[in-house]
Amino acid sequence: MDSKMTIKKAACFFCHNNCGVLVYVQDGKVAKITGNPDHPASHGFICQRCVNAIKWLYHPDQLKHALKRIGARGEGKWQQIPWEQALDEIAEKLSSLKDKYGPETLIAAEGTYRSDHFWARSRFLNLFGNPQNLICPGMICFCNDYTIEMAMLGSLVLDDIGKTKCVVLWGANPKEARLTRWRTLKRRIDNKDKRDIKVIVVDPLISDSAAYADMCLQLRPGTDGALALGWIHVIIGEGLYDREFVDKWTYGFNKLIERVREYTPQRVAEITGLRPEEIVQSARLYATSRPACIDRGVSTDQLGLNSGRVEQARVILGAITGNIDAPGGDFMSGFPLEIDGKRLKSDSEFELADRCSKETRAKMIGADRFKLMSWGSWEIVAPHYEKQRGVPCPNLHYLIVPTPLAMRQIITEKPYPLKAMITAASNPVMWAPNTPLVLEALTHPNLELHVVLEYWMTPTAQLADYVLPAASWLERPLCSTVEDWTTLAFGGERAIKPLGDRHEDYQFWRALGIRLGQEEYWPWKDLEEVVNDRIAPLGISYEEFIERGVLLPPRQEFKKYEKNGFATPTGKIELYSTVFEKLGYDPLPYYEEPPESPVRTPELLDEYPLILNTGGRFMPQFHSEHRQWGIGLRESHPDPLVTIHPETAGKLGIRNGDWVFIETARGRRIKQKAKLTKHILPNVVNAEASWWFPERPGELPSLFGAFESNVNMLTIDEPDTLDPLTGGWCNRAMLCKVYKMEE
Ligand SMILES: Nc1nc2c(c(=O)[nH]1)N[C@H]1C(S)=C(S)[C@@H](COP(=O)(O)OP(=O)(O)OC[C@H]3O[C@@H](n4cnc5c(=O)[nH]c(N)nc54)[C@H](O)[C@@H]3O)O[C@H]1N2
Ligand SMILES: Nc1nc2c(c(=O)[nH]1)N[C@H]1C(S)=C(S)[C@@H](COP(=O)(O)OP(=O)(O)OC[C@H]3O[C@@H](n4cnc5c(=O)[nH]c(N)nc54)[C@H](O)[C@@H]3O)O[C@H]1N2
Ligand code: SF4
Ligand SMILES: [Mo]
Repeated sequence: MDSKMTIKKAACFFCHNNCGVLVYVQDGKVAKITGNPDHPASHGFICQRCVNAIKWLYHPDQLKHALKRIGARGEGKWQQIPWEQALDEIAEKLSSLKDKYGPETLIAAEGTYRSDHFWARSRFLNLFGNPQNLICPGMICFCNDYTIEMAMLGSLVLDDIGKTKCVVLWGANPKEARLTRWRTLKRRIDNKDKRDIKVIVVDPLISDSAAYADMCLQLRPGTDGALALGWIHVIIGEGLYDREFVDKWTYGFNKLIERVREYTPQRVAEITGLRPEEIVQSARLYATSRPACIDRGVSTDQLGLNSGRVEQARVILGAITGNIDAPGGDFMSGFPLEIDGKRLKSDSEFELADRCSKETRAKMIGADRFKLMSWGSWEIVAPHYEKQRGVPCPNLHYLIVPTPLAMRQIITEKPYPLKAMITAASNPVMWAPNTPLVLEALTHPNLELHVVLEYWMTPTAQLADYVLPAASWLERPLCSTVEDWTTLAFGGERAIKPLGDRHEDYQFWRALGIRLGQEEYWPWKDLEEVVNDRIAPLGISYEEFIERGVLLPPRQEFKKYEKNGFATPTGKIELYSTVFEKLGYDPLPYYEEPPESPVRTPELLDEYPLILNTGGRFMPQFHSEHRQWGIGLRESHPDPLVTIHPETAGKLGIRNGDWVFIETARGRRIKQKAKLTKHILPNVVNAEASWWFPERPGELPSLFGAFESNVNMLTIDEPDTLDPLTGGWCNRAMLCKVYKMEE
């Protein structure tokens, strides 16, 4: 006889949305998944990824046991061992490497936000005596913005798209990348009788998100900084700024006026390829539609040299138009969730930043050159943050090492050896720039220990010494503030017990910590205990939390600065950044050409006449995930696509669906399938990122086809091309050529 079906209220974690789902469980197995109609944020919505979650979970290739390498790295020879044994061995090796080379010899790698317990990594490193040597895509994925905003106004800002009168989709494609936000926007756009929102799109590719735009600015890739400075020029010049706000709440306005004088519409038009009138009109539309907000996508984080300055200029735009923390503007987010004067425990309270000594902090890789995402800047910003919010300033997503430096350091051992690496929820062979260098580093004998925590045997896992199977969102509970970026908490319960010998990443860090003498710091036996600890101060029970799905503040507070000012050294929004100044950087924004461009490197144009963008999100896949056949997701997007204008394709003899090579001045080429569309600028192509092929041979040299269509074979990572503020590299606006593959 069948046992009873139970319904678990879980939260999906196939992307950053954490939609509420109902998981029907029978005999310990997931039988059915639907959206939770009562969920206060997602209201029953789930996307194709979640619809196929059962096939994903029970896919035969999912790892269920710990693996220890027995052949050479990348040879694909493994021995199955118990998880506990793997941990004993890893702890012993790590301990001996620590004794020999110091605790800084360990480097961690992490993916984009994929669980609610990344703080456990941060806690472990602080206790281990490591200076937060972490590589992750953060500095090319919003964490750079975060540190810039923290320096300038002491808070993260997020666009308030639900209430705004004008949204600028600045290099962002919510239709493919952020589905719940797209639904909000689409509802407002589609309201034909009473449409009360203007949309401005800044993007070389006019995607479906842009079809409803009031203005589309198809700029030359990588020239966003010039456009933003041009807007500031127009807004100040035409007196369209908010005088009262500027006088009362900003610092350095007169110096800003001086700086933007040179960014006339005429000059900006020459740089961006837009018409001067377009620049003036769009600046007016943005500045006169109050409230307005800027929905920045990830593309401006991926411009190398000028990235940080684009973000600085974006914050300035919000500030001078009085949109910072105004309803419908750029909302100051991430204040701890408080209900009736009681406060949810934030991620940062788990990190133990004070355990990291001054001497240790100084050892963080690259901290002397790329200063904004290191302890030096954190120490300036943190006291203001802590005074205002009453909680520690996060280490998570603030302290990140530039990947290109770390990869070089593994190989050169300068300034000190990196002997051990722990990679959790990340596939750097796919995401990191300059894949051949990543391969060299991860197969280098200098690296004596590499542990990967994963669901699948990926190209990165294949190069490890130990691969430990991770428990997924269906096998763990959730309490997420999105790493303190929001003022709410998403909750979800564990639907089933972890399959096989799978464990949450939290359990890995805890078990490793306990083996290395950190026992007293890991009191929570499981994640349920962590969730309970976090919500305990609110006086809400676990059951109630799960039932509610999301805890929200009683009301959304705006203009929070009116109470205590901005959490910056001057108490104001620093248009002229005293934090940048103190760190030795230009305090004001400026435009600089991308490291490789028709203007900076015209000598390359004969050979590489096209501008190459990489990335470009698409449904249903999430980064390098969901490539396995049989889940129902690869089936609907089986091949890597490069978007090309039909005119350009015509000249090259390329038809829709042809396989083509894309080649850059780095002398390497990859293949993708041509997708022709008039919506892209004729001299620009966009190649999808993160492509590997689980069906190909796993061992080197194929490594699951990790080098065939992977755009990071083509990207630039020379230290001189990185954003001087953050060390972020350039994934967009490079030069390339495209040609048809012969049969
Ligand atoms: N389906 C799906 N959704 C995802 C993800 C996924 O992998 N798949 N990843 C998640 C993650 S981690 C992130 S960071 C977000 C990113 O989400 P988005 O920020 O939307 O990222 P993209 O689609 O890569 O880029 C957005 C737009 O930038 C444009 N662009 C390229 N170069 C430039 C430029 O130089 N200037 C300007 N102004 N625009 C440019 C592209 O044409 C594209 O339309 O998506 C998240 N959501
Ligand atoms: N050229 C180019 N490169 C890019 C980009 C681009 O636009 N262009 N985009 C960049 C951006 S914005 C990002 S965010 C990165 C994405 O980089 P990552 O976030 O590292 O994404 P993935 O490469 O998919 O690797 C994530 C891995 O984690 C595993 N995983 C998922 N959840 C968990 C979990 O809870 N625990 C464990 N242990 N494993 C888990 C998945 O199976 C997957 O293999 O790529 C970056 N790289
Ligand atoms: S949008 Fe899709 S993948 Fe993302 S959380 Fe919601 S259901 Fe899951
Ligand atoms: Mo990202």
